[in-house]
Amino acid sequence: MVARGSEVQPSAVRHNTPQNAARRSQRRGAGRLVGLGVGGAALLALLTGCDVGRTFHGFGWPQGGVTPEANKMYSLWIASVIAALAVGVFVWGLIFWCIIRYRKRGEELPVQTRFNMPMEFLYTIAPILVVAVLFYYTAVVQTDVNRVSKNPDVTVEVVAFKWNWQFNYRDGVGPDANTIASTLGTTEVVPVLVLPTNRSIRFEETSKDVIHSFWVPELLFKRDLFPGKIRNVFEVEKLQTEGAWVGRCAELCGTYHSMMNFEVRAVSPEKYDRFLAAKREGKTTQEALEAIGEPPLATTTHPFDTRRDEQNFNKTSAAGVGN
Ligand SMILES: [Cu+2]
Repeated sequence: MVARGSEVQPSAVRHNTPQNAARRSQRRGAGRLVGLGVGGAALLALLTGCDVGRTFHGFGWPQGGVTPEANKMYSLWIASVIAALAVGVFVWGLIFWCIIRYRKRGEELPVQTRFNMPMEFLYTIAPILVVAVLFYYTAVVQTDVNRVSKNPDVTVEVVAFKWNWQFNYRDGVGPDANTIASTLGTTEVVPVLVLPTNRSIRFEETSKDVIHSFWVPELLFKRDLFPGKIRNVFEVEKLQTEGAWVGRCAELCGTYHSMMNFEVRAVSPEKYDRFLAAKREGKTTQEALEAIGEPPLATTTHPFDTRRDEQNFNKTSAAGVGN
């Protein structure tokens, strides 16, 4: 028998006949195959649509995405967690198996195996394979999320300022296009960004002062808005469902950062066209929303009280100042 690698065999090795060694080797091979099979089955279960994510509450990732991009990012996360768990279970299994199988049984030194080439090879190749697969799927999803088209169906310019939003409906892409209708948020009225379902939407973002961040949790995605000439652009293939979702500023931008809320209202394409026509006729966003049978004000959030009124103004310390 040719020893695998350089097995150091102490004098008191138990039953180390060639037949036993071959049997052990077969068992090891079978164990590896079982491990790989379990990992593969877990991934296959996911890829074939088994809704593991819902069962485990998205493994911490927000659920309820409303765009194809959001759902792809969600699936990537779920698949990554399952792959990590499969590897984790395999490694934990090996650890506990070793602890029990090779616990100390006496003073006798067990077989010392070094330079086991198949094992060394596996240790090197397996992590590279895992990283390569994760990298591949991440690159695919990232490319998809960042993809922008030449002619999106709808283009909205998002302008952030301390501490509210302006949404400009544009007649084309880029800074040279014209604004055909606009919605401006105020302290009293939360701005409602009306968008159609089933149409591609391009967001072109810019800021008037500091860095803000456009975040609608249901898009499972947020993008910073920068002052100056930078236009941060992203697109969604479509909004898959009608509904209203709160949007927020996700970049600390000053005193009233936490109050920079807005609402995205997804309506049918036909309603959207009527909304835009009403806006172009000169109606306010609230009037145009009423004209298409939608609630005129935001339904998911409300204007915040800045508490800058007479009642809570510190009159005592202000006594004697002015009138
Ligand atoms: Cu902000």
